[in-house]
Amino acid sequence: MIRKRQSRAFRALTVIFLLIFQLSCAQKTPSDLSKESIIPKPVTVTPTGEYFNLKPGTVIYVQGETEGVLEIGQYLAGSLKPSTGFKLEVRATAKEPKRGAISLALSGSGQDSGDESYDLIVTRKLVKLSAKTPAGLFRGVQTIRQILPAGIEMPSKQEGPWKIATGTINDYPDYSYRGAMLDVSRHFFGVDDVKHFTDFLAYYKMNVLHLHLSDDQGWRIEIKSWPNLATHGGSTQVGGGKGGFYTQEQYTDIVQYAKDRYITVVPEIDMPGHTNAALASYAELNCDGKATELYTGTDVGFSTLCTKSEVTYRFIDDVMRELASLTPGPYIHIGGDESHATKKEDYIPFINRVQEIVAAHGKQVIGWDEIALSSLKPNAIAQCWANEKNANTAVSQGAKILMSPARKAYLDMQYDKSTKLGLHWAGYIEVETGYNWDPATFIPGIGKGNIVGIEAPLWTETITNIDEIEYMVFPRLPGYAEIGWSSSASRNWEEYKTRLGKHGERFSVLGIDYYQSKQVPWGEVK
Ligand code: NGO
Repeated sequence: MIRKRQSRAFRALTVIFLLIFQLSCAQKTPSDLSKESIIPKPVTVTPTGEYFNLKPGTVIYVQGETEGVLEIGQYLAGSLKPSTGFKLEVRATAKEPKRGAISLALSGSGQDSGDESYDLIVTRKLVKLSAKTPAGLFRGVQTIRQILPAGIEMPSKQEGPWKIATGTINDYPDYSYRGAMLDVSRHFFGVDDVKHFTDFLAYYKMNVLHLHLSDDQGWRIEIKSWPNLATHGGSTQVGGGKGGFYTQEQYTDIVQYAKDRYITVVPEIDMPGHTNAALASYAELNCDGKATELYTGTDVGFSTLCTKSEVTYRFIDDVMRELASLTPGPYIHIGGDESHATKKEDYIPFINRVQEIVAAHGKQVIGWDEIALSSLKPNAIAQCWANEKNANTAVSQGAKILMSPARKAYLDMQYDKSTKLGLHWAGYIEVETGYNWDPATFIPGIGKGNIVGIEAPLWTETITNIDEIEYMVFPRLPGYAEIGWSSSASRNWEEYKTRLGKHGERFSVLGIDYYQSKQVPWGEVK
């Protein structure tokens, strides 16, 4: 896991906390798997009352053949190494060991690669993880991390012991799409920050990273056929800082990093509104043929591509071609929100035509809920953030809904009136408000069958660095991950808040600057 520099005071606090933590840890022998705080909550957990002891000689056994499985074994060994100091051997062999091993095995073959279910059996002798796909194994590995003591996430060697309670876990997600969005346009975040953010998603079994790559304030992805987009359009940000952009090579590195964690990157180019950075980079994208000035404020709804000009569609075709070639995942997000500067009679044919362009490059469209005003392709996804009527219009056209209601799921909303960062136009979102809702009953007329999943967007008008990202994301993100993974029947705020409280230790150990909500009992962290 990529780590950021911690402030001196924060580090000192962490050390004090760890001393207390180690003392309590040394006395604790886990023996009841059902008492472990796993987020998202697994489907079934059956404890058997003993423990497995991870030792320097424990072997990580992987079934040799299938692509990805060896890498998952290495990922597990890598994540256990800093704190344990163990150089666990990762062995690919056909013969499963009988004891002293963590075994990662694929069961069955030719299954749907999107299947993320896994089974975990922990006995005194073995930790046995099996899944139908590598993605399932990767999710199960996160469970193994979470049932080890929190100190397992420390960046430096700790005493241990490293015991895991025995029992069985059977687990699978409720929704197939569980994501978070990072707005890298309002403020730019470099590759390491994005990887750091991606690790958060991985730890909580999320599988989509949506990157909001363009907006009025910045264009953040190199497009070789329209180079000024990045070099000029990416040269600033909110408040007038220097901004930045990802070269295609850097972007590919992000996509691969996410892919290694079984996370799909969804790139967004927002249009026809939210396009000032592009309009400032190329005069011909403006109806009056004049390039606009770069913009560093936070207003919305004032920019539009020239929807009647053929150059605009050549531009979009070029951008989509390059973006599609950098995108192994099935989706491209076309924005479509708040196009107040575009007439409705221009907006509808524009979105229809952009859908065709995206399809011609072999990708499926996602757009903010306003795209429902156009004629949606049957495989389009409308991301519901504000307008429930749009969501119903999308469903009536056969499209699916991605749930991101701003008043529940926006990570940029303030926790309460005293929160210094963030906005509150959609309300305040304390931890309970963010957790305690059900996507399948939230909008009248839209049920589970209409919904692909949930996504929590972090808009960054007020967010400037990774510490601030962490403060807004934690502790809400685990809740969104749980809404996406665990069935609504199994979720309960009173029970969840205790489990979340125990993750406070893990946040501290991971160096995460989180909001210590008074709604959550934070265990040892005072
Ligand atoms: C809105 C708007 C964004 C803002 C965000 C701030 C959508 C889909 N468009 O959400 O441009 O950044 O609110 O909360």
